Amino acid sequence: MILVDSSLVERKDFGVDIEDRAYQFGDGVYEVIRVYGGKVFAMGQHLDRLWRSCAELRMPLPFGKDELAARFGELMKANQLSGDGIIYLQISRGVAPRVHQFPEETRPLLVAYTREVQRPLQAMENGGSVITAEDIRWLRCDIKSLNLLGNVLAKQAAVEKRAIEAILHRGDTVTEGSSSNFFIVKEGSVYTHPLSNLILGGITREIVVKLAEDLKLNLIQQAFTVDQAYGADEAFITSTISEVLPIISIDGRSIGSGAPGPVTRKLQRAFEELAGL
Ligand code: PSZ
Repeated sequence: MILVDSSLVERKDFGVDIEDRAYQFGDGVYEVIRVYGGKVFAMGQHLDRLWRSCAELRMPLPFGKDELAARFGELMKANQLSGDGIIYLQISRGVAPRVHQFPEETRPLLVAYTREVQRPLQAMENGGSVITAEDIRWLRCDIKSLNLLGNVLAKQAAVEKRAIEAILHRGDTVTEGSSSNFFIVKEGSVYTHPLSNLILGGITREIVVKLAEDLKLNLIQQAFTVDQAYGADEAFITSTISEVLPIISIDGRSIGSGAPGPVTRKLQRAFEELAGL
């Protein structure tokens, strides 16, 4: 089953309208929320970010956070999602005759589905390789919008080079991954790009920043260059699916010892503990 506004419907019975603005303009927002053992993880933070994305795109929502959370519960139950998985949801500005400006009479359309997704345990254990790519996205990367072409092209470039992620940079400055936030460790300090219009404020990033504080690590939210990333002692990415995933090479150059480092491991373990994994 999928959730369409307030109804659970069979997936095959939902027809996307050609004039849905998500379909024609990517005019909408989305979230990917983690489910561990049938329980939603960090729901409140995802809903807060969803509401913020909608506000930035001036898309008022006709329901509340508690209402939506309750419907996710029903959706998971209908789909018997009792293990590890995700809830994907997107909200389109709605269906209306095609004009670029906001149509006068339209209402947002929410669609959500669930899927089983295992934790990427092998990559989390061994680490992965990344490439770098110029960040060609728009200047409001803080909005979790459905427009992902810059991210799609960067990830494809990574996959073609057998890398797990593309780390994006604007000029020399590293911003984030194509679908993750990026961190480096140098001389014991942890660095990541500060929150701004140039990155998505990742929920996992937010959790890791807090964990680093709890662990008394020196975490500095400050931009760094591609060369500084090459010269890091450790590196890792964070995302809803990847959690804390060690990066052991960038553009074919080994990072540190070429194996996941101790600070990365500490944060990985702290994340697992927090999530009850
Ligand atoms: O399925 C996957 O691999 C997922 S699920 C969510 C993501 C990847 N990434 C979200 C994301 C992103 O798209 C960009 C551009 N930056 C950072 C992130 C990480 O955000 P959180 O931690 O909220 O998932």
